[in-house]
Amino acid sequence: MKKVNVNKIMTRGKAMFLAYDQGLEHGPVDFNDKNVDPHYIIDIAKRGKFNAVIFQKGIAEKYNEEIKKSKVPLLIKLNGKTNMRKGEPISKQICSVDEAISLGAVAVGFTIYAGSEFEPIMMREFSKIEEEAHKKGLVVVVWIYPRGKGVKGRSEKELMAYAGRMGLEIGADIVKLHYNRNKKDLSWTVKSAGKTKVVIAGGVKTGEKEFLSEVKDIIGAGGAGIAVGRNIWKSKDPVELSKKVHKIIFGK
Ligand code: FBP
Repeated sequence: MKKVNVNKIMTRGKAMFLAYDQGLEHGPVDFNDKNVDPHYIIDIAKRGKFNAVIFQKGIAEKYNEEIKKSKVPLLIKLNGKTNMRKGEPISKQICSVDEAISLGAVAVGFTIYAGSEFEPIMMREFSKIEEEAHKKGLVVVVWIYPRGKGVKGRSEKELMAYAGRMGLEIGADIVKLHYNRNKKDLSWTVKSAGKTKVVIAGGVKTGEKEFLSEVKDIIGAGGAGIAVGRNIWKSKDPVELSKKVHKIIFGK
């Protein structure tokens, strides 16, 4: 199979992605009058020089013209869930690879809850998506979030490195995972992920200083970058903050 060009959504192996699928995952609780509007996010992605913006298919379709006009590369999340259903986590496919391509995506994303009782279902769906997306030249990003019964009793360090390695073994170009805030553990995770690039998820909004120092640590530990949402679009001045993040990741 032809090798996919990750630089469709990376710059010399580094990445800054703006995630905006929280409306589905959490409901509009994270939003205010400004950031509830996808136009606001597209504008931040463009002016903040993000390598890609992450949407579910509905926003990618309804705001397609604006996304195309912004020229920010589009990553469409192919599965998703709400937080209303309780029990072991599962995220099912809601968008096909072809639909993502028709909406202009150059990359697709998929979440796997490693350790969940439903892990095999997500693995199976991912494997089909990965094969098709790669055949069609798309970059494949996997969110690996260890959750559910199977993760009990395992350390954060072990789970983070396992997530990174999983990304490599299942054929993702980029693996997105949560950082346990230990640089040494992250370097081991990056090593474990081999040629699969590691990007870090944001989590709930923290202070700007804390967030920027975390980005520094991520890059220092060999991470390829970040794929964050709330820490950017909930900030007072998302474009200014994005410029600071850009400087840390790309040196300018
Ligand atoms: P944030 O930077 O806002 O945390 O976004 C990262 C992300 O992975 C989103 O893509 C996704 O919507 C969300 O976190 C899922 O959060 P969780 O499953 O932890 O509630």
